[in-house]
Amino acid sequence: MTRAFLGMGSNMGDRERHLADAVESLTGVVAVSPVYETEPVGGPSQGPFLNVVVELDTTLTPRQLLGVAHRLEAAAGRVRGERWGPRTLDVDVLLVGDLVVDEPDLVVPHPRMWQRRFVLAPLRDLAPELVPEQALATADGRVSVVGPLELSRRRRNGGAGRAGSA
Ligand code: GSY
Repeated sequence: MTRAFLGMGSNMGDRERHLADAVESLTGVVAVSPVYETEPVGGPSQGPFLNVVVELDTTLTPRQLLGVAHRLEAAAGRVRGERWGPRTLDVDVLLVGDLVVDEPDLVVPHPRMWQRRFVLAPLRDLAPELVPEQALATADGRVSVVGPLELSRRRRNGGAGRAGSA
């Protein structure tokens, strides 16, 4: 089993629903960060995102996780339009244990995660040992905590962000 982290963001439609549906369809969820409302980083002028980071215990490879990410995006009805433009759901493979991948369509650890506060703030909630305070302080984009992601009863837990045994 490998400890992996996925970043998820949505700034179109029912943003929280898109995130919750994606989390609920994952296998091996250990913890979900609080939801953050975040200023868009990069791309055209667009509305604010909701972002979360999800921790998984998984046997999937980084490439298999990329396949999962693409399937979740398609299930949310994502249409690939303008690069870095608004989207119903974006799922990024952030970290997969200490594996390193450097391929044209997949780079792990995610190459831009250290510049993005919308990734580092929720990641630090789940894994403070992985995100130095200084990295969070110097990253781009304002973020504010909204609260826990509302999941259906099957996935809900005691509020500390750790997944139950469902
Ligand atoms: O890479 C994820 C998509 N994305 C986001 C995002 O999820 N949140 C914020 N705040 N800005 C973003 N810019 C891009 S691209």
